Amino acid sequence: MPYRLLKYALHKDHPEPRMFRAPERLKEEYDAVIIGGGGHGLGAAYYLAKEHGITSVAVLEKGYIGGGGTGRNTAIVRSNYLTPEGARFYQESVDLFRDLSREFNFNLFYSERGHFTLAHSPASLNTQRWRAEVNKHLGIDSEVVDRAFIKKTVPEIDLDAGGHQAPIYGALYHPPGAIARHDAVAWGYARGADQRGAEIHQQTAVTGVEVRDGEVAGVHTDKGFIKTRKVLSAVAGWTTSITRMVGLRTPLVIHPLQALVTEPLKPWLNSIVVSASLHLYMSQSSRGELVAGASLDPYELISMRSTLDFAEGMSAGMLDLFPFLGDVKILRQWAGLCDMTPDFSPIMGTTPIKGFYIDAGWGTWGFKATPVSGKTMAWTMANDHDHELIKAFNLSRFGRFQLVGEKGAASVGH
Ligand code: PYC
Repeated sequence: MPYRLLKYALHKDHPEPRMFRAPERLKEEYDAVIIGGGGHGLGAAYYLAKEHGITSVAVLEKGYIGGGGTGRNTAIVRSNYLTPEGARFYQESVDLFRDLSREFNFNLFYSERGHFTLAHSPASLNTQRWRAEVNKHLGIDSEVVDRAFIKKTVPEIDLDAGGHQAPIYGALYHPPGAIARHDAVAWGYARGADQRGAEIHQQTAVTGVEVRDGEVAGVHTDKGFIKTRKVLSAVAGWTTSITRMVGLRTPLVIHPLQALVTEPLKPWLNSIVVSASLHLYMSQSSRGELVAGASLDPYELISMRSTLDFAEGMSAGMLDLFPFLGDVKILRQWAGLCDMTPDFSPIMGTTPIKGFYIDAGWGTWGFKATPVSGKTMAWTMANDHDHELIKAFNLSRFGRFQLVGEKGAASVGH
């Protein structure tokens, strides 16, 4: 029996150490307040402390950490983006992810699997060729592969999609494509931030942000008022309720995105498989579950309900590609909220309100950006101007009509 189990499970003098402290009350003042205890907010708290020595930080989470977008995605990490700004940004995130388990001394189950985007028509294959060339030009490891390569790497796949769908002609292949244990990413950042002095307050809802003469002065919560001169909003699908508090307009629209996992199976799927035509992406987690998701629900809605429609459509697509899954049971399904931008790039950085920073517009692409957004937002808050990697993502781009079009790099059509 492992010593740790004996020590913590059987001995009342040695309670199992918590991942992070649970402070009883809020202080009157902090150097910075972060709204949202997801990976992005916790990441910002971690890097503020680690890289900028700013440790008087409160992370306020109205639910539990990692219970929003961080825990409601399909944990895919990749960098095969199409704009120089996007490719640089997501590649930095992949580079940070690769080393994060060691940095945290905590296993995130980061696993490079290779990422296939299947093409079900000659036209789609041409698009994937174009994506591969743009990726290569931007220094991203990406190439077009043929049917034989796909079959050799994923022998279980039915390249003719059961005859119900158009056959697979080839794919865009991105070897660094990876998955990670998403909860662990939030816990790792939470523990690291906590160890460096930041406070994490769960079950603490923000009810208002105090702005005086165009500058942040504090935050109202359901547990009282906090004085601070720096506030970061990192709340993904709830962004519009925070920006409304400070009178900031954004072009965000909120859609639900659903996903599911099956019962655990012996390991068989070593790659991440995406089919834009079937509107699905799937991988097998380190626990053996198949994790699969679809396109956005096609209407604006702030709701995290799951639908039978989704489970049926998803199952049909999965069976077209992998008919032998017919007897496999769906274990659970869930939905998250996606704050979609018109150009499929995030909204990050400073705002017209001094001391109010935004990390939003994460649509269906937020999990993979967790480390780089934490790092660049912390830098931006510490220096009060936008980090080089996120300049292009400033909210002001919409007023300047300088969009960063990444719709072509979305995992499936939305
Ligand atoms: O951008 O890779 C992605 C993704 C996967 C699932 C949703 N978005």
